Amino acid sequence: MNTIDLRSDTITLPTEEMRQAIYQAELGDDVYGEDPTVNKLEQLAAQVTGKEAALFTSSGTMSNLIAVLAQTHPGDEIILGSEAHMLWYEVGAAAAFGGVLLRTIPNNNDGTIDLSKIQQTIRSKSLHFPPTTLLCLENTHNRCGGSVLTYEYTKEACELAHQYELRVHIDGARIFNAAVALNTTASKLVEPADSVCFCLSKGLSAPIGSLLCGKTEFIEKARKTRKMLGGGMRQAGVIAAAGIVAIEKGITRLTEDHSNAKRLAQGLKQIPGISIDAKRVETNIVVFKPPSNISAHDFIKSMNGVGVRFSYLGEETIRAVTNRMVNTSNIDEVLDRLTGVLKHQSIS
Ligand code: TLP
Repeated sequence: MNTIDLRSDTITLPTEEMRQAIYQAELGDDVYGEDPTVNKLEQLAAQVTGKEAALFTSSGTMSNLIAVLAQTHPGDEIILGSEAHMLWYEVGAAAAFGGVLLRTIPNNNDGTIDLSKIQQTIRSKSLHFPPTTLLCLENTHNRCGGSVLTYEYTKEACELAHQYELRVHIDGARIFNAAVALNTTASKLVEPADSVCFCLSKGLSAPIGSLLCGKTEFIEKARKTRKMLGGGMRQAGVIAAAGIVAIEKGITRLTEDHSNAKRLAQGLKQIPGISIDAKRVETNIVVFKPPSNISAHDFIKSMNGVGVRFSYLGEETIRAVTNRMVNTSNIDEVLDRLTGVLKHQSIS
């Protein structure tokens, strides 16, 4: 039986074209700034995000950490949503290495944070308070089911933050999914923000890497911070080459992942016992609940038994992420196998 892996879009393997590009990549020592392929990727990343400059990093986690380190000081407070990836899945890096306080505000289901709450949370200048210096947004929002932040929302949030002299960082690991879903460009969506990072290794299918983008001065500082973290890579063109293909060829294809996610959500909606708000599926992430008598862990285990892999989001919540390795008939197969598992469980 074939395994259908919906744990994440990070499982995507490089395309044939990426493998060719990796093989043929022109290389140099990137710590000296001499790897032409990395330089080309960084220029391309700056261009697609509409920022002055970009820095190639090993991962989204490293990009987010560098964004914090290069825009705050130890003892500062940063504001982020209660469901932010930076809070949940980055091992507390910002606090551990940046010495910043992480102040959270509840995320709405659509990934936004209420502007009035942001305003209330920004500290006034006082001898007693830590300075609030950074607001972090996430687009698309992972734990909020791949929801998208619109340009209008981002603009308002950034204007508010800037009014209080905060900078704004967007964790745009899946920003191209947002752009495709909203029928706009990534550069438009991140235009009001000071920094943005995006991942090559998710739906875009490259094997490794993320780009942090912003003003030239910020990227110069970020480059030094990356070096401090041991993230200066030498002939990194071998991985950057795949990243160039990912940006040039991978973005438009994301619509397939989105339509498969919608197909999965519609199918799940028809299955008795499954709870899902199918209307909320905007990109490639589908969040749903198994029947209340089965825990998320047990459900994942049962599905593993029939060759379908999901990931755990919470005690009662499952996440499925459509990706390039999964086609439309695989989605129908997932629905069949899931129906079989639930039937079996109700009989036994
Ligand atoms: N997310 C991974 C896991 O860590 C949960 C996934 O499978 O979705 N920002 C966002 C919004 C992300 O979803 C991720 C990865 C990252 C940052 C970190 O990227 P990497 O894994 O490259 O460090």
